[in-house]
Amino acid sequence: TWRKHQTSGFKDKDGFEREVVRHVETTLARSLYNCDEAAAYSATALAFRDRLILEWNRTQQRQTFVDSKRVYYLSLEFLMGRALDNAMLNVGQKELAKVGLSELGFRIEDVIQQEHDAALGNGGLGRLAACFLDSLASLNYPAWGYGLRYRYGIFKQEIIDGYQVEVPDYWLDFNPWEFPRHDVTVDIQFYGSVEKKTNDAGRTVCHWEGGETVKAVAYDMPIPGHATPTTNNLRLWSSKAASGEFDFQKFNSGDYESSVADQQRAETISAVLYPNDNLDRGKELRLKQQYFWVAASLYDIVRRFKKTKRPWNEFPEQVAIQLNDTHPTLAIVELQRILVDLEGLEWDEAWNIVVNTFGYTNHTVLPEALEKWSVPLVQHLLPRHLQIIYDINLFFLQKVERKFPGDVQLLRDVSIIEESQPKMVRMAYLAIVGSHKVNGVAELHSELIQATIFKDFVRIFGPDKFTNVTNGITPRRWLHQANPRLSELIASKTGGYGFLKDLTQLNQLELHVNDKQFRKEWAEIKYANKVRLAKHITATTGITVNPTALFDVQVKRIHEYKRQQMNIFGAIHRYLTLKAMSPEERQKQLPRVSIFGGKAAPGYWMAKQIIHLINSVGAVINNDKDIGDLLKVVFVEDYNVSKAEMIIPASDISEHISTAGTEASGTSNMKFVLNGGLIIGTCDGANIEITREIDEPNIFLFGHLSEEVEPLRHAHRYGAASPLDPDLARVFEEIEKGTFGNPQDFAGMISAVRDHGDYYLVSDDFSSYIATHDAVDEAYRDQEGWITKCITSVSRMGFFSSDRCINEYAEGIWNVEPLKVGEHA
Ligand code: 26V
Repeated sequence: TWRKHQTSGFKDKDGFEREVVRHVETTLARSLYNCDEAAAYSATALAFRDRLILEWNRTQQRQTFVDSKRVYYLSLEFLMGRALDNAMLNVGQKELAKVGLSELGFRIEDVIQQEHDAALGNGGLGRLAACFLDSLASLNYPAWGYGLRYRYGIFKQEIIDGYQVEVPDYWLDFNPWEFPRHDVTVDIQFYGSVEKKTNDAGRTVCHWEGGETVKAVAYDMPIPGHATPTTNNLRLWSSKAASGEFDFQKFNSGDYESSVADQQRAETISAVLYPNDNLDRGKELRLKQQYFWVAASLYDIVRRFKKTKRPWNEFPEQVAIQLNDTHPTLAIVELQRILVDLEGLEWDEAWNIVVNTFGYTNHTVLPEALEKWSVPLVQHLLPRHLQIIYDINLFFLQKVERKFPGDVQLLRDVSIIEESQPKMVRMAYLAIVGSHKVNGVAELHSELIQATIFKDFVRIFGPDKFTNVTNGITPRRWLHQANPRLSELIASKTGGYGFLKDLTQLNQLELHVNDKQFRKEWAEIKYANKVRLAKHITATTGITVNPTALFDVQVKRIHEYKRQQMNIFGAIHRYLTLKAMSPEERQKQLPRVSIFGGKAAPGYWMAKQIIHLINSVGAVINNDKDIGDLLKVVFVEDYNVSKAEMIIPASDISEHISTAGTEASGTSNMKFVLNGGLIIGTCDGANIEITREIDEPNIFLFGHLSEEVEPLRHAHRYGAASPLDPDLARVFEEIEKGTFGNPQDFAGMISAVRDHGDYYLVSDDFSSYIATHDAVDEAYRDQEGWITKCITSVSRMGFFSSDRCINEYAEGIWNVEPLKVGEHA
């Protein structure tokens, strides 16, 4: 029915083909006889883009006309992946395109594969932002995303001789999904100094003067909702030299080189995504990125608000701004500066507006990831902002002093300024003080932040300021797009594709759990997905894997807290166990493929060592004649969103094995279960809520609980820990014998566990991990029981849709409502 309102779809396949041919011949200036798959992709993308942009225009007009509250999602990362498949499915015209393309001589799958991923993110945090945009549009919320248009996204990973090598990801060569808005620009100021002046009313006003200016240019990407005409906007800012192509003064005075250098320095700001996740290095360029993006976005938001001619006190009724982690925290300071310095509001009135506008989401408790900026750096780059931060802190500490008189320790602990050498601005504290709501991303995580890193703020502001919104994923990309056959099978049992917009409808599947034909088709689909992945593995690594083996997958950023090292130690243990068996006994074992994927931050030495060990172990095991198909170890190169779309549907069991209390939520855990895979995991992040939804018998939990982690670490520090796990000791011995290459290469990983306090508790959890893997084997042997677990789990996953999650933000934090479409066209 929604297509009644849609005025922009292709009428039929012929209409689609005409548009493709037109784009090949005119936009691309090629003859149809000289049209390869790349050109077919470009023309198809352009044809769909034309349609989207009409809906995009209408959506913006509708939202302006209704003038209701808008949501702005500020994120330094949007891990969008490919856009074409998503666009075709969301507007409901993939079938038509498939037929049209095949008449033109192309297979739609091959055309889709031509597209380069938009990889403007590191991992979970960036992909969450992308899922949120999909839900916001699909649910008809008036919402914009704001980010940076990096010239280079996350690096491409190559594995050379078992080591990670980083290659730049230049993705903008041909990007049909972005619209440059050369007329939407903002001048952004850096450095300079602050002058105090008295205005006509006798009031002191601060002027930020001098310094340098960089231009922000807007690039817009349409975000189509699923089965709705709503097409929202993602606005990404690109940096450019402010004074045109060259500084003509310098140019004319013969200083050509320095004028080019100025230009390049300006363009450097949006050049590259920082590839660290969960590590703050305090680099000046990163702070420049943050302010550049925040200032441009706020200017845009304020400009839009001012057009409505409303009084300032209505700003929070019209605007909700969500801070994706602390990266955009300067927005709080910038809005206060705009209101006080530029718009002449009194401090308190301005501050009220600011606090009621912002919400802050925390995504990690790891201390090394909590952002701090040195006071001298902020002073130098943003002198006026530092003054405002000090004033915010002063008024906040006065409030604390009134509530808890004489508690000097408390004042020191909660101060936005850390009294270190040099002094540091604690961005999370600033974000809390400047927001009306602070949320964590899974129940355990939200409890932990309130009990640990932010506990003093709970005392000061009361518990109502803190809340939980458990993460979710979009079922459009992570079920319908990634696993079309499973989606179709589910639709056949739940009365159509309604579950894609109301994921709780999956619960109808449980009625069919004993339906023989249904179970058979279910198993066939999983097998076909495994065959597809097996082909990819063979084509890219040369390793042959047996698709009837149990596929055991761990794909995510490589980090010690995620414990890929424990997984590979477990694989070595399995190898040693198999080697010790008689050939007869060996033949009774269950074949397994251990699949890894993920990038290490370029400067994270230990993570790179883990990748090297995985590849070295694979090189030995995969070529051991005694082992054959019983165990393979594979590292899939360059894990990204489109690889995830292939890997996740092919998994039997996936690993979510972080040290309890360290993984804020995890979101791939949800994707794997939704695609009919089971998981092995610790009691951490969203694993706990997944367990509550799907029930204990359907998940393989192991390991110590989060409340046990501190005491165990304490025991390690004071020599009171249990001795090294004997199975793990045996694994270390084998590595040190040189079975997997030069043991020196892996000495750091071993000593972290054996000699340096085992911070991530690999040894403490090892026996439980191994025993649970045996339980997985046992369960998988009973194929019928396994399929029952899978179907039951999928049927109970409705809660983890990002639609549920976005509705919770809308109601509990933003106070916004969806726009009824069709009424105000
Ligand atoms: C932090 C930093 C620190 C400064 C340098 C660059 C940088 C880049 C990213 C981050 C964010 C780290 C937090 C993060 O990614 N958290 C992940 O968020 C997911 C979505 O909520 C969640 O599922 C993961 O468990 C959590 O690790």
